[in-house]
Amino acid sequence: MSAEPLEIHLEEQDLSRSLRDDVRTGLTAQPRWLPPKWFYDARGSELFEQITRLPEYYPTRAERAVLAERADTIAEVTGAKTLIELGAGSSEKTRLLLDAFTRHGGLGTFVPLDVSVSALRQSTAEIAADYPGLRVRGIVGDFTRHLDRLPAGGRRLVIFLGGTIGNLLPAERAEFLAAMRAALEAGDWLLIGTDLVKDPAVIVPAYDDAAGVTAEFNRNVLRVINRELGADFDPEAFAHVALWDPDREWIEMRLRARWPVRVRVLGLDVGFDAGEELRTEVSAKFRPEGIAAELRAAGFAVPDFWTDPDGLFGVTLARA
Ligand code: AVJ
Repeated sequence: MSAEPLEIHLEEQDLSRSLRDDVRTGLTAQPRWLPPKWFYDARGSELFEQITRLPEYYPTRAERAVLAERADTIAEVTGAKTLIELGAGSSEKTRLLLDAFTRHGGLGTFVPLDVSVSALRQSTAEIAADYPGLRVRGIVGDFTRHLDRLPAGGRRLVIFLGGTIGNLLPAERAEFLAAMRAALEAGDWLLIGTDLVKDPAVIVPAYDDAAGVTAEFNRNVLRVINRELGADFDPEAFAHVALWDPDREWIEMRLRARWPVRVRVLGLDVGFDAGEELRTEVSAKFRPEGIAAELRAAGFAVPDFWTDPDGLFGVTLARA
């Protein structure tokens, strides 16, 4: 089947309004910050795809290893009729699940949801072409806001891969999981990928690669703000920083002003001292017992947790 037209739950005006709100809030805060969802315009999505192929960036390969080993079990245990993917991006690893569901039978609909129209347009067309018989309904939306818009009924499996849940702050994460549980019915399933706590000597290079792709990805948020809001950031005035926070067990990406910088945006005059930093992403790393506890607190049962052979990345299957 060809993919259905994308369902737009996030209009252009909507997107630019929330970008404006986020930029105004984050750039007038001290310390300054921006939410990571604004990395992903067409160029940012492409840079992220490049990151997933870097030698230092282990999460994608490790998660793929878990899915390759467990996809048949997941298809069998859940018996899902509808597969919903949050923050789907290219849905590249999701094909392992789609293949398993094809062997198992019974899956009728695939619903990828993402903020990036360009990524969704490409992935829905490719998946519809490669999985004849599967209904593909792409939704342009924000998983922190549009969980009430997911298609109802059938036995649903919602997947949230790549460790993207780690990009939410702890309070946002609890809110997200509670909203997720409220959006599901008893008997629906949730599959979550989480990067695991490990030696920072392994984690830090994954966010500060030798080829500088992550640095470009990080600076891309400034290009997005320049284009969408007419700001005048000089991306080259900011150095990429990746920092492990041992207490909160997360990695932070920051942009550090190399020299004093002044930026005009939204009628604001934002000054950065030399060395001043802007936080652009938090990527939390998890412990198995922590993931299970957070899911249980949100009202899920947690029957299964798997890792890759090296124990780098975890995939949890939870039941509403
Ligand atoms: C979107 C969660 C997969 O936090 O690892 C990659 C994004 N940031 N390199 C992550 C990201 C820097 C990524 N995920």
